[in-house]
Amino acid sequence: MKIDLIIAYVQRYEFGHERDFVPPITGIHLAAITPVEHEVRVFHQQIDKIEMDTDADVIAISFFSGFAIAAYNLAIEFRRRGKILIAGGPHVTYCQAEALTYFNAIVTGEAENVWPTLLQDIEHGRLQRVYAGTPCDMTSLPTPRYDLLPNRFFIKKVLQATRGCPFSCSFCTVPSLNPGFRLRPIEDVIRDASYDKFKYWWQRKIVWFWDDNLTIKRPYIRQLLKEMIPLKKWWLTQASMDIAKDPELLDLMKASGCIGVFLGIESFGVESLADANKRQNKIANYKTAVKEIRKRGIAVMAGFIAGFDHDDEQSIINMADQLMEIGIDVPFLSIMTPFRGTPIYTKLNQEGRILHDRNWNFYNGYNVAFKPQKISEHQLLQAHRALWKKSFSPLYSFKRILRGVFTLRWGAFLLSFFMNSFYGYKRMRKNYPIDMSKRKDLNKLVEPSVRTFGKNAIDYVKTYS
Ligand code: B12
Ligand code: SF4
Repeated sequence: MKIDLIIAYVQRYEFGHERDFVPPITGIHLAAITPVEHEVRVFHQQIDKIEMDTDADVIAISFFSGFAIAAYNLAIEFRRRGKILIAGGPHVTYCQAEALTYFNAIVTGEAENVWPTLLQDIEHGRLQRVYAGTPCDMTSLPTPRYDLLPNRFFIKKVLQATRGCPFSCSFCTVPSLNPGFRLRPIEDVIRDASYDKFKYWWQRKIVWFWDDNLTIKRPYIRQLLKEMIPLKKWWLTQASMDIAKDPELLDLMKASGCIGVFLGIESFGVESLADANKRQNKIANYKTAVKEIRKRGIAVMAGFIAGFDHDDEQSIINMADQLMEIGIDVPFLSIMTPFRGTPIYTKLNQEGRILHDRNWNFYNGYNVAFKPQKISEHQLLQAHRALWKKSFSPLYSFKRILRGVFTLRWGAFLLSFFMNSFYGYKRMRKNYPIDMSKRKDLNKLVEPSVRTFGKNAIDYVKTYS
C-alpha cells in the first residue's frame, strides 16, 4: 500500500511559521516501523505543502491538540477523495470519540505494537475503529527514516533514547501518555546518533534527543554519554534541574559534546510551582543550577508558563527580567493549557473554568482556553504577549547572544545565536504569536459537524480514565 504520513500544524505566528529548525521524530519514526512492503512518504504541514491529490491508499495523520482543527480539515478533504484515514498522537489518545467522527480508525497511546496489525487489517478489509497501543519496550527500534526529511529542516538527526518521566507535573500528559520509564539499548542509540547520510556537516554533527527527560536513570545516561564521546557530536536534550547537582554527570555531558539542555523551569512563584506539582524545582537554586550547567559551556534553554492561579499580570511580565537574571540563554514562553488527560484539566473542569466555546486552536500553547484565577482571559493573553515582546526585544535577545560569546562552547553559542536571532527577528517584524480569537480564517472547520470540541472531549475523558 501507499501511505502518506502527515504531521498536522496550524500556524502559531502572525505571518505563518513556514520554517522550523528541527523536525518532529513522530513521522519518520512511524515510517521506520512501517513494514517494508509499504511505500511511505512523510509530510510536515508546518513546512510542506500537503499533496491533496495523492495516489496514496492510506492517509495517517498525527497531531497535538492545538493542531486538531487542521487535522480534521485534512481528514474531511481526504475522505472526499475516498482515502482510508487513520489518526494517532496525544490528542487522539485523550479525545477518541471526537477523532473517530473524522477518521476510519485511531491508534491510542504508543503505536509500535499495533501499527503493523492495523496495516494488515486494512489489507484484509477488516479495519477496526480503535487500536489501543501499549507502552513499547524500546528494545529493537529501527533508525528513524531520516532519508524522508527535506533539507529545509536545519537539523535532521532527532532521536529518542528513553521514554517517560517519573515526575507528575500537573500540566503534563507524559505520565499517562508514556507511562513508566523505558530505555533503548545503548548500541541502538549510538547507531542512530552515528547516522551520517546527510548533506550538510551540521546535520551530521548535531543530535537532538526528543526524550521526555533523558537523564533520569544515571547509570544508563553515564554509559550512553561515555559511548558518545568518540562520536564527537554536538547534542541537546530535555532534562530536570537536578542534573545541576551532579557535577560528574555535567562533566560527562560536556565531554560527550552537549551544547544545550532544556529545563522546564515554569515559574518564579512558590505557589505556582506547588500548583504545577513541580517539586524538583527550587527557586533559590535556579541561578546556581543554570550557572553550573553554563560553566561547562552548555547553553540553557528553559520553558516558562504564564497563567498559574497565583499569577497576575505583573508576575508574568516580571519573568522577562527574572529569566535574564538567572542566566537563561534561550527562553520558551507558553500560556498554561489544560490538555485533556492532565491533573490541571481535571481541576479546572471541576471548577467550571474550561472555556468550552474556545476550540482546539486555543490549545497551541500561546492562547487562553480557561478562566484564570486572578486576572481575566484577556489580561492573561496581554501579559503573555508583553512578556514575549520584552523577552525577545532586540536588547534582551542581543544581551543573551553576547553573554554566550565569552561563556558558551562554540556549538552552544551558535545555538543561542540562531535561536535568539530567530525569535528576535520575529519580534522586530512584529510577527507575534497569533491571538486565535481574531483569526476566523484559521478557526474554520470545512465541515463543522463537531462544534464544541471541548465538550466532546470531556465525554471521552470520562470513559478513558
Ligand atoms: C519532543 C517534543 C516536542 C518537540 C518536537 C515537537 C513535535 N512536533 O514533535 C518540541 C520541543 C518542538 C515541542 C514543542 C511543542 N510541544 Co511537545 N513534546 C515533545 C515530547 C517531549 C516528545 C514527543 C515525541 O517526539 N515522542 C516520540 C514519538 C516517537 O512519539 P509520539 O510523537 O508520541 O508518537 C507515538 C504515538 O503517539 C503514536 N502516534 C503519534 N502520532 C500518530 C499518528 C498515527 C497515524 C499513528 C498510527 C500513531 C501515532 O505513535 C508514535 C510511536 O509510538 C512530548 C511528550 C510526549 N511524551 O509525547 C511533548 C508534547 C507532545 N508536546 C506538547 C506540546 C503542548 C507542545 C507545544 C504546543 C508546547 C508549546 N507551549 O509551545 C509545542 C508545539 C510545537 C510544534 N511546532 O509542534 C504536548 C502535547 C499535548 C497535547 N495534547 O497536544 C506533549 C504531549 C507534552 C505535554 N505537555 O503533555 N514538543
Ligand atoms: S518533568 Fe517534564 S516530562 Fe516530566 S512530568 Fe514534568 S513536565 Fe512532564
